[in-house]
Amino acid sequence: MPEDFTSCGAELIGRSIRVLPVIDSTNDLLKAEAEDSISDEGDIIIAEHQTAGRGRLDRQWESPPGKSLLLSILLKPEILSEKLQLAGLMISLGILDGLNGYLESESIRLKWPNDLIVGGRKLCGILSDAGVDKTGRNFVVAGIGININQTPTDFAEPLRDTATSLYIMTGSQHSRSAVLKQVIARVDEHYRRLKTEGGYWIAPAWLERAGISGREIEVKENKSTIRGVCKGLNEDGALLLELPEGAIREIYSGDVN
Ligand code: BT5
Repeated sequence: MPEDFTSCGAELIGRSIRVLPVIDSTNDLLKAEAEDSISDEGDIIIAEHQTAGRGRLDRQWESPPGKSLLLSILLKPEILSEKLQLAGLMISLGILDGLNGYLESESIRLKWPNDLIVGGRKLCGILSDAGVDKTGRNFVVAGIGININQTPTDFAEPLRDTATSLYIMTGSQHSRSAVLKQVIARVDEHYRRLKTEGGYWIAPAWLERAGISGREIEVKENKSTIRGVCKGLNEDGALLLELPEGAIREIYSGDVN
């Protein structure tokens, strides 16, 4: 049944929400509009279905129509371009808080850079696309995919072992607009804090919910795999890895295994 997402907005995030039945990728449309300066900060585009949903590094985001939340939010935080990665971490924290009423908050783990994991499986992925608009202002389009009402067979074979949904975790169907409202309310709070106080609080808050500091981890960066002990995040949100010989490596893009 179609749901009304248009009244899910908060003070700044989602003052304008457009819902499209089908599009290639919500991120691609919002990014093009942001580059042309025809969308405003906080604008949201939601799709019921994406024909070319994207993950990071040209990977695909897959979801059958009408079962999940697929959206992009335009952010214009007044932070330096090298700190834009913090926006993705802030969004992950907001989503985690927004899902509090649905899952035990302690059961959700944040995975660098931007995944939400429940029971060892991916519930939500975030794709941050940065750009500069016509007036020279930095922006980030935060693309969010949250699995809501998928059953195990809604996931294609390779994802069945690695993905999960709210339905799979709780055994009941959920109103996607109700979840969206909660998520937007918390992302809005975090975003307004980022705008007034800067981003100093994001990496520590994120680390507390990720539980990886001091642990030995493996990171795939380009084609190589690096092992080391996680020493937290730097102030830009990059992962700090202590290599076996003692040097600290800053990782800005990659996958933690
Ligand atoms: C992400 O990339 O996790 C970012 C996903 C962002 C999707 C949203 S939907 C709205 C907006 N518009 C877009 O076009 N994209 C954004 P990454 O960390 O690269 O993970 C991608 C990998 O996750 C894939 O290679 C699959 O292994 C897995 N995957 C794909 N679909 C999934 C799903 N529905 N649930 C869980 N895992 C999935």
